[in-house]
Amino acid sequence: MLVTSLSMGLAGCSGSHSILDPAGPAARDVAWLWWGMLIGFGLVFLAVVALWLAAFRPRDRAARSPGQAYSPGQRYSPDEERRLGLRWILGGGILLPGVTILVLLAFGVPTGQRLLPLPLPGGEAPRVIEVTGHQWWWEVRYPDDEGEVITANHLVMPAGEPVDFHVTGADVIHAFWVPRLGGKIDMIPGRINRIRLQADTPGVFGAQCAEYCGAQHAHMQLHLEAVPPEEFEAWLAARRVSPPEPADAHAPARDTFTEQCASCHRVAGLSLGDVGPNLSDIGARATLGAGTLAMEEGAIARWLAEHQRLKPGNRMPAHDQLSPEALEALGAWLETLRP
Ligand code: HEC
Ligand SMILES: [Cu+2]
Repeated sequence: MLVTSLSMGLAGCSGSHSILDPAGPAARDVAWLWWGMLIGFGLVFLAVVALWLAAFRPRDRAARSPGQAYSPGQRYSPDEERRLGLRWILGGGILLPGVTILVLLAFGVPTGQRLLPLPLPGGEAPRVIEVTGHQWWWEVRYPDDEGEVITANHLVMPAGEPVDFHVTGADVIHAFWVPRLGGKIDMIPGRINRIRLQADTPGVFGAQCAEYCGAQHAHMQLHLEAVPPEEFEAWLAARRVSPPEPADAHAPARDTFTEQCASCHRVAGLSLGDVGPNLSDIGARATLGAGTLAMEEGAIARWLAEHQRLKPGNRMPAHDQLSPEALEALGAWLETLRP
């Protein structure tokens, strides 16, 4: 039993969502703070237990009779007892918490500082990635002089350099949290919050909405990938050009899309809808429905047919008016949309 619960607890210490497995400077500070607090408060706990046990130690109270406040056999006089009590209140009630909070601040303030997008020593401004939380998906924008790139639910960032994330909410409050890279930050409609994160080495990191935002909050995951800077530039460049005209076989599916889906979804060069995720590179994403389904052959058609069962209440209407064949065809065409 103990072994099972211990191993279950420890299993949380690694993996794509663990703050105890930091992969960047801000996250490392957070992890140190966590361990420091665990050790510090562990010691406080032990001290309290020791005092508690000491309080039960049998004393010589024989000489004291009921109703009598003080008897000659007692160890301290009432005056001494009052002074002792005062000492406990000053020491345990003011001094100890004061020192504890000061120590916490000494660690916590620099950690908070590291998450702030302060000017870099060289005066160079880090790259900015804008992330908007929607019920229940992530919009990701790369503002750029050469043309803005927009994707969804799949964030690619350069590894080994700081990146400033400018986050906001489109409908309700969400929170952007990449546990292995740093602390969380609220995404508040009408406001832009900023956080600086850095991934030391390339890798895939889990991110999750960290502020309850409605029924499908749990199905609001972000696939975050850090890649070498050259690879990142190539990834961006590939997305600045529209996908090519589809082969004739996919033309009917594209027409269905223009009729049924274009008002909500953008496909570069074809439609401008912005109610739902941009689908211009949907074929190259890792998941569908913000982590609801893994991307594989046939997954998009499955999403189109069953999304209200897979992610009940999500903001995309069911398309029961379309035949299963039409949905299959749409899925097959969308899978070809990859840079
Ligand atoms: C009323 C607006 C609306 C219409 C119309 C609509 N969608 Fe969506 N779609 C959405 C929203 C919102 C989401 C995000 C759902 C979620 O994950 O919570 C979505 C998600 C998707 C996804 C998954 C995207 C991803 O990154 O995970 C695909 C694929 C998709 N829609 C395709 C279509 C197709 C094809 C049609 C037309 C048959 C269509 N949609 C019609 C709003 C719409
Ligand atoms: Cu949420």
